[in-house]
Amino acid sequence: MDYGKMTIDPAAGQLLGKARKDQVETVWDRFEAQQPQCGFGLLGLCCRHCNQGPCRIDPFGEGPKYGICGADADLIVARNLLRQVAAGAAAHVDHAYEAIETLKIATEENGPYTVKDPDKLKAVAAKLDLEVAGKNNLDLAKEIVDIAFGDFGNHTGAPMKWLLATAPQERVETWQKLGVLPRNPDREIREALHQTTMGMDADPVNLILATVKQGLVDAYAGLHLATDLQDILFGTPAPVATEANLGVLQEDYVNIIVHGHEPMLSEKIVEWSKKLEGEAQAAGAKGIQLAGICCTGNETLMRQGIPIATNFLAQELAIITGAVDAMVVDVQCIMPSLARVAACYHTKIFTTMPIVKMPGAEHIDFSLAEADKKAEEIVRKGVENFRRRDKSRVHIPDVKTKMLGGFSVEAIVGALAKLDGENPLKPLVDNIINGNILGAVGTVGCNNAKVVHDSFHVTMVKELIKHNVLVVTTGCSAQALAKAGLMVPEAADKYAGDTLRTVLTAVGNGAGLNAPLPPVLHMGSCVDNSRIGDLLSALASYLNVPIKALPVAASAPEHQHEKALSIGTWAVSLGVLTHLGVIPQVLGGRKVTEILTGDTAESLLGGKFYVETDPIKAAHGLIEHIQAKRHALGI
Ligand code: XCC
Ligand code: SF4
Repeated sequence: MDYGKMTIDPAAGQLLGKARKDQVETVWDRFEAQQPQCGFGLLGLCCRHCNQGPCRIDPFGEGPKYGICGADADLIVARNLLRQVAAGAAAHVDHAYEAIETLKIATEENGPYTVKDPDKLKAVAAKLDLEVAGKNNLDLAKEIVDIAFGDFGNHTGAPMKWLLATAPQERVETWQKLGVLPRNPDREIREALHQTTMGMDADPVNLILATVKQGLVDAYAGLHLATDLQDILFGTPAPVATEANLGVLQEDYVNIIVHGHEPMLSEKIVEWSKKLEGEAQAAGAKGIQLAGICCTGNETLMRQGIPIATNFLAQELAIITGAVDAMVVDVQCIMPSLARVAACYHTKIFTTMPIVKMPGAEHIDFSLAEADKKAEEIVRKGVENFRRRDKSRVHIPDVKTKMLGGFSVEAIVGALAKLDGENPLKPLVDNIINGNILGAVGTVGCNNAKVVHDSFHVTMVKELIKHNVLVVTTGCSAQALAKAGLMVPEAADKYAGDTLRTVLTAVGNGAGLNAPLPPVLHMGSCVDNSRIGDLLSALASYLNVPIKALPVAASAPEHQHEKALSIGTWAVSLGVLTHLGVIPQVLGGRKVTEILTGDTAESLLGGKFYVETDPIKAAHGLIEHIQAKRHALGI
């Protein structure tokens, strides 16, 4: 089958052929059936915020200029964007809240969770200005839980403590001047919904500032909080070798896939898969093979070395292998089609969260208090289901790549410390200053059916590293780049420019790898974009400049989720040029588009959005930006 218009991933390509043969509908078929997509929606010009609507604005200026209430194009676009970004923030904040609840359980004796990383516990406590000396871990964890919950119970006008503790001072001052410092995440999200109802804010500029505030809610009550607490609970990632792509599934093993975003259940699934190996063998399998999809996959990869099955757009194809005995999902990015696809095979989908149920799936009511019992039950059901597998319908593509993951900031600094123990960032910064490393780009975010699966991530990143730009990555972008073979030492030789390769080789050898570091560093899940933020803060503070002066950029080449917009808004708020490879639904508001992509955003925040739908042009746009920043720094 010629799959080139759908994906660049050969494993996905093979399974698209099988999907057709098995007559199973996939996301690509549904994308086709949706064409042409609504022009008003694509431009963001449709409003359904009250029951007088829906109202649509004619983008050509010939039909209606105002909705029934009088809202114009910019207002409708700005309101829609604020709702999208608030929804993205809500997803991350809800995830982080679950992490606080988990840490709370870990402060109780004999519970299902414990503090696995006391060093991180102390580091986070110190950041929060807690007295660390002489305290035991559980007491310290309790104080951290109180501060974290405190932000959600803050009924004063003071900004969120987690933000003050983790954001650079220069940024806090900038945000304060703009009046966008969030106080209490729940309150801010509620306010955004209120602000965008019928007959409320009519000023697009004010709505954009509220959008910036939601970006900060996302970053500091979502991403950063989740990463910090999950590291405390499950360990801070360290470099780990594993594999990526559907070829990691095995014919003679029970295959269990973890999919979604949170590690609280998946960490337990990892534990119980080991404990129940014997039962798998009794069922006729050689053992249990776990693999991950989306950010739950990234979490288990970073900390446990569990291989990646695939990323967002190919989640249905994993089932179409006919070899998946259980797919366990938690929250976010779980296609509602999964149970229909699974019904064509023996695969069981297990939903586990009260807010994520799916007709046709089996719901196992996961709770933190009963984490072990539930994880055991799920793994056991996966093992039982192995017996029902129809061997004649199995096709596992013989496609997988080796990869290195686990590059937390702590791990990167640790590797650099082998070169300069006193000043670990010095070797990195020296090589940025002398131009061996031109700059750095963080590629993040999703797949999107509007883009040939993985193609934008891979094409753009190859062009960047060829021009000596170091790439750090998270989310489904990281999974695309891993599958493309960009996270192995050999990728430095094969794809990196000469000077970047020299640095990667020196650091890799210095760190005892006896090989270059990969030119693309996997920094984790989408909430782990906080790690990229921390790396930028550390570099900026070492150079004594604000983040907005650094020769760096961000990119979400194939973004689909509202979360990607809220993360992008935060990146712009940090002062980072942020590329989007798929046009966001805002172009119908000319003023809004100009503010987000032009001088206004840049003068207020230091960053702005940059939309470019061609991967090579986008790479060069980012390189030009990096060169301009270098020039301004005089390097
Ligand atoms: Fe979802 Fe995080 Fe996007 Fe992938 S990258 S499609 S959000 S899994 Ni977050
Ligand atoms: Fe139409 Fe205004 Fe109602 Fe939106 S809020 S649907 S623009 S009347």
